[in-house]
Order: sequence, then structure tokens, then C-alpha cells
Amino acid sequence: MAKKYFITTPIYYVNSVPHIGTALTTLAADVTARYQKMRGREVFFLTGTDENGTKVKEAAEKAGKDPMAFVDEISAKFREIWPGLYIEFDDFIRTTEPRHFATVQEFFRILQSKGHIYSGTYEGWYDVGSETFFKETDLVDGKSPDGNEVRWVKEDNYFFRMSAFADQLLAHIEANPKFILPESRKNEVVSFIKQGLRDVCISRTNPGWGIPVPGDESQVVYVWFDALINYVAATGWPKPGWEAYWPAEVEWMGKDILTRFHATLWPAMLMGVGLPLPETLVGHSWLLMGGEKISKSKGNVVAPLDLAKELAERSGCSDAVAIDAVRYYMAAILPIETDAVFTNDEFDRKYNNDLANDLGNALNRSLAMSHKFVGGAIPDAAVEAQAVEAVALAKSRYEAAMADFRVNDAADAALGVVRFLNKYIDTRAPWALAKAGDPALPSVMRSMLTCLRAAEGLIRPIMPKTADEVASQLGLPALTDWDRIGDESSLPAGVALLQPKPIFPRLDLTKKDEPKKMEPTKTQTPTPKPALTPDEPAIEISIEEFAKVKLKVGRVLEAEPVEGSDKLVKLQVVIGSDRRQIVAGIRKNYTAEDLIGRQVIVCVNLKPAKLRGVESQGMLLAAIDTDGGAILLQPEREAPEGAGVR
Ligand code: ME8
Repeated sequence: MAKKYFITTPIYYVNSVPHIGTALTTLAADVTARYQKMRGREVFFLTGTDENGTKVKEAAEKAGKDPMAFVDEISAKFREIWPGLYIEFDDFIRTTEPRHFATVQEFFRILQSKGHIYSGTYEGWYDVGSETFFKETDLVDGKSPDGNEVRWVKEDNYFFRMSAFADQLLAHIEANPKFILPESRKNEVVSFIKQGLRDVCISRTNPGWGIPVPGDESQVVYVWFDALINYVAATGWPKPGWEAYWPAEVEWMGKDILTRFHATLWPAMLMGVGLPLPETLVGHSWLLMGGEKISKSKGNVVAPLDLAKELAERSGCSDAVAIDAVRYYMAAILPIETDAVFTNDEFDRKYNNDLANDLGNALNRSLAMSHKFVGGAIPDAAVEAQAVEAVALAKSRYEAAMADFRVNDAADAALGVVRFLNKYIDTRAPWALAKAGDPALPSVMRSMLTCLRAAEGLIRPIMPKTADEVASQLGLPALTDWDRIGDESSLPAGVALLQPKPIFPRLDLTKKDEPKKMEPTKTQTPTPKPALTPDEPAIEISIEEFAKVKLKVGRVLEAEPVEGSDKLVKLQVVIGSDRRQIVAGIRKNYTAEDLIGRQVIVCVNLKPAKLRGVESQGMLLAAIDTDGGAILLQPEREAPEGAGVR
């Protein structure tokens, strides 16, 4: 049997339900799985729950429940929530399952028979929060280094001779540059090992909960020793067939459980038993909120599905797209070296900028213009070199990012082709080519659709439902084969395109003073400043009088500051077949980059005027912000070029 591409997440403690922190790791693993599947690998994606620890037993007691009933209930929640986020795992392991018990006991027996386990007395501190033993010198102000309460324990236990594996571990890390990623974290692990590895206490007095030590029912296996073995238990080891799964290609986790457990104890255990080590361990950083790690024990949690539901309600996007938007957000901010901070504002901003403005606009504009200029079908023409290069660049950036498990960089590469597409449309200006009867028009339109098709493939591992929607609007089957991204054959000429249907309605961020459900603590709602336009009684006009004002949809082609003014911008605006120079006082609120390519509403029959000596042949419509700044009006979706406005 061909070796599967084996991906794991940590198995989560069932002391509480999943939150955006745990979802972050699981999402990273899911993106890896979907990407590898697109690349043709047969994937085995494992996740599950860690149920045997003191922490879980105490959480059950606190909830007044029988531990088994309690773990059944919470584990089921993890299993149910993941598919809701389109996480496609292949196996879900629970450490209370017989298959796991059997493997842990077999592991223990082998290590014991090889002389790697001995009996002794443990005396020291135990942190139930992280299920970790600490020495007196490890404590900080009487607490664990994570700030958890510790308790003193003195027990006769079994020990694993981890100290014996230090040199072998260092040699493995040295010989395998991708064993621990990112690089900075590898250095932390190396210095941790060089400080001297201690033998590890691997059992606890049996509290009636946990996996009994084989041959000694008075003890249960220490929960970390037990939990790490889940990765091998799921392969069926030691039964034949496990080699098709093990070793894992990548084990995803947060930095909190890398150094002490996955990068030292776990490989030493595997070396002791004689099994190969995972190829790569990725220890990403944390997602913080209100200055603290988002965590079940701190209670400052954000539930990813609630975040999606709220986004769907506020923006009007579909539930499926909202879930994809949460996935995109998590992928795009996935913290690798440094921690990232979750805020509602940043979430909204990324939705509006990356999804509504960049991806949504690219789709709407490309399809609307295809209908207008090339009869609504994929043209048979050559793709322009700059589009071919942009697709190839995004694809190779994506591949390089995924080779190092930098999901955030992969998300950026995918959006890169979309950003290119919007700029390409602005600069190649198909409306101008159409007007001039330029023969390059079909090539330009095909280039646009090529970028869109490539974007569909590149976003697919991150936003599977959105990718399906893009494919369907292109009138094409989903692009699921990585090698065909950017390939001519992925865009058959003559296929009828659908009319554009906006996927990501913009969030109205002017309503952001409304407290949101996701806020960890309620902030005071600032009193809104009065608008500068006084609410004077307006003079009544007739419909005929109003009809005298001619308003049209234009598109900004060029924008540059007016010399000597810090307010004015000189714009070249195309309005259907007309082209105007317009001077607008919007420099405080918009940069040239914000403006180029944007649709605007123009009053076209205003008498021309000179502003700072520059002629203005029209006026842009804008709402007035509370500080007098401009908020440009824009059609809610891409409007036909030069369309009238009433
Ligand atoms: O440690 N930011 O389980 P756990 C980023 N059972 N990632 C976060 C996070 C945050 N704020 N909060 C949690 C355990 N995570 C053990 C694992 S494996 C053999 C046993 C993620 O429920 C991150 O991956 O405490 C972290 O390592 C994991 O959840 C801890 O989950």
C-alpha cells in the first residue's frame, strides 16, 4: 500500500468545547490536508480528544458528572463542530478507546523490556492545568511558568530514561532541518535539550481514571505519555499495516506543547521503542485576546461557528461563505513566529478588504465585463504574458509557503493573484479597448478569467465553498487538481459564464459602535459625534427639477494629488464612452491606490470649475463623515460602465 500523507493535530483536552485557538491548529491541518489532496497525495488526517488526565477528571467532578459521561459529551462536541467548519478529518481518536489503551500498554511494555523504564519516587510540583511536572527552580512566584496553580506531590512512580536520548535527539534535529519548524522554535528546543534532559515521571497513583500501567494496577500512565501515543495508536500499530501511515509527515500544534512534549519526550519515546520519528513538527504561536492567550481555562473564548453566524447576519453573506471567511481569517493571520491578536475590528477589516474588495470585486468585474464585451463566454484567445507570470508567481509562492507549512503566506499568495487581477483590469481597461475596437480585447478578457480560475484553485484548500461558488459562476467544474492551476485546459473556450452574483456583501463598518457578541468584555459605546451637515429643513423640489441633475457611474482610471493642496486629488474618470478630469477634496480619506479602478457616482452636468487652477469637469458624490471627511458612494455591486443613477 502506498504511504499516506499523515497529518495530525494535538488531541484536545475535553475540559471544555473548541474555540478559535484550538480551531486555528485544526484549520492549519485541514488546509495542509486539502492542499496535499489537490497535489494528488492520499491523505490521512487525524484529530481527536485527550480524556485521561487529572484535569479532565476534575472538570467532570466540577460539573457534577460521571467522568465517562462527561468525556463522551464534550468529545462529541469536538467531533460535531469540526465538520461545521468544513474540517475533513479521516479519523477521530479518543484516548478512552480500547485501541488506544492497548497501544499505550504495548508501548509501555516494550520500553520496559528494553530497560528504558525504572521505578523511583517522584517528589515535586504538579500543574494540573498543563498536566506537567515542575521542579522548584522552574516555578515563577510559586506558580507554574504558565501562571497556573501547582500542587506538591510525592509518589512512588515509574520513570522514563529520557536523559539517555539527549545526544540522539540533538543529532536528529541537526540532520533534519525540517524536523522542527519554525526555525526560531527549533533553536529553543535545542537549548532546552542542551540545558540537560531529565528523566520523566510517567505514571501517577491510580485515581480510578486513566490507563493502568501494565502489570501494576496501582498506577495509571502519566497523561502526556499516554496522549502522545495516540498518533501511533491510530495507525493500528503494532498490527500489520501501520507502515502505510506512520511516520506522520506533519504534526501540527501550538508552541505551548512543542518543547517539553512533542520535540523531546515524544521522539525519545519513539527512539526507545524503535519507531521512526515524524518528519516535521510545527509549533505555531498563539492567538491572543485582551493581552492573554485565548484558552478554555481563561474563559476568554471565541467560538468560531458563532463568529461565522454573526458575520452572516451582519453582512448578509451565506452561512457557507461566512464559515469560509472565518477559515480565511484564521489562515491569513496564522501566527508562526510571533503571537497574533484577535480583534473583531481586524476580522471585519480583513473580510471587507481581502474578501469583499479584492476577491469579490475581481469576480464581479471579470464576469460583468465578460458579458458586456465578449458575449458572456470564455474567449478563445492568447493569455497575456503578465497574467501568465502573475499566476505562475502566486502558485510558486504558495508551494514554497506550504513546503514550510506557512499557511499564512500561502493565503497571501492566493490573494496575490486576485490583487494582480484587479490592477490588471484597471490598467488594461477593457472598456477602453472595447470603445477603441482594439483587437487585444479577447486576450485581455481571457487573461482576466485565467487569473480568476487560478484564484479559485489557490483559495480552495482555505475556502472550499467559496472556490466552488467561483467555479460555478465560471460555469466550470471545480478545479481540484493542483497541476491544472494556470493550465490552459482548465479554462475551455466557449463555456458560458454565469451572471455575477456577489458572494461577499460588504460589512457596514460605520455601524461598528454597536457592541458585538464576540467582544470578551463589554466596552463603553462612544457617543456618536454629530454629523457636520445640520439637519435643516430642505427646500422642496419637483421630480422634474431633480431630473435635471445627471448622475452616472464612472470608473477612476488615474489619480494624483493636486500640487500645493493637501486636500485635492486630480482624477481621470471614464464614464461610459466619456472621459472627464475631476478634482475632488478627498485626499485626507483616500490614497491614489484606493481610488484607481473604483466605481464612483459622478454628477456630469455640473458647470466646470477651476480648483487651484486645475479644471474639474464634474463632481463625485460622497457621504460626509462625522469629522467632515468624505465617504465615497459606490454602487452596491459592479454596475455597467456609464450607467445612469436615479
Ligand atoms: O495541550 N492560540 O490540549 P489543549 C493558538 N491535550 N493555539 C491554541 C490556542 C491559542 N490561543 N489555544 C489552544 C493539550 N490552542 C493536550 C495535547 S497532544 C498529544 C495533547 C491549540 O486542549 C494549540 O494547538 O490544551 C495548542 O497546542 C492546543 O490547542 C492545546 O490544546
